[in-house]
Amino acid sequence: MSVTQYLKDKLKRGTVHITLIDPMKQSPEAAGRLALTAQEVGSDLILVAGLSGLSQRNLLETTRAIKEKISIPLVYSPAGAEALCFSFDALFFGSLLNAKNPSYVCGGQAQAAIILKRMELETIPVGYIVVEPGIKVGEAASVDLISRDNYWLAANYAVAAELFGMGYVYFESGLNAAQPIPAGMIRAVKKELLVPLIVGGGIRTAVDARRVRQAGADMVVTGTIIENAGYRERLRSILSALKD
Ligand code: 1GP
Repeated sequence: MSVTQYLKDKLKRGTVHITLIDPMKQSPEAAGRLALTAQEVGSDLILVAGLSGLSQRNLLETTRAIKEKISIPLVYSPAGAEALCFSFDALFFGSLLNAKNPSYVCGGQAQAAIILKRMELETIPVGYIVVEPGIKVGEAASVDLISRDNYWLAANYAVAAELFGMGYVYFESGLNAAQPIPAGMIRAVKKELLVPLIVGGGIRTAVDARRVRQAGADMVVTGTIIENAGYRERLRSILSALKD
């Protein structure tokens, strides 16, 4: 089954949870263990996010170590064409819509497009939109950050992604952001959007997760919480807030 179909089926049953793993934060073996824990507590998909500086070798070893451990889909969200790997189940073929650096909008994607098509890797078109504070991704792509109270601009970007034909819209407030995307912004976006809405960044507790879900997120991404001690229990409580 394609990852697209898997997600469609999951979305019919409720909110989807994605566990984001940054290969630069731990050894490949540790990444494999984290992915297995995420699967055991009920996460639906593992997303490997390659930030700039990721080496080809680290990506390959991390992918292999995770693949050995899990049966849920493993998806890659590359930051550019510098590290690629074809053993993922699919790739988020994303465009960072409010980046001022064009290589994040379509430059990096264009470098890899023909090879991706020839390898017949499933690509899932995602429109990324970064909201304040944006943190690392905001800086790397010199993003024209959407301010946290500009719901109108956020909704316009989201609908622009939909009109471009992107299958998913991903609102990101930044890896390890102090707070998630505001609930009011999620509601404003959701009101206008037909395609599934992914929300990530700064979601650390069950309360955060429930708020984001109730505001209208279809898919919720958490990353940093798995880097700290006690992550299994924290992840479990987030999952119960999303799946109850
Ligand atoms: C996914 O970047 C996020 O969109 C992950 O953010 O590390 O803050 O969970 P956290």
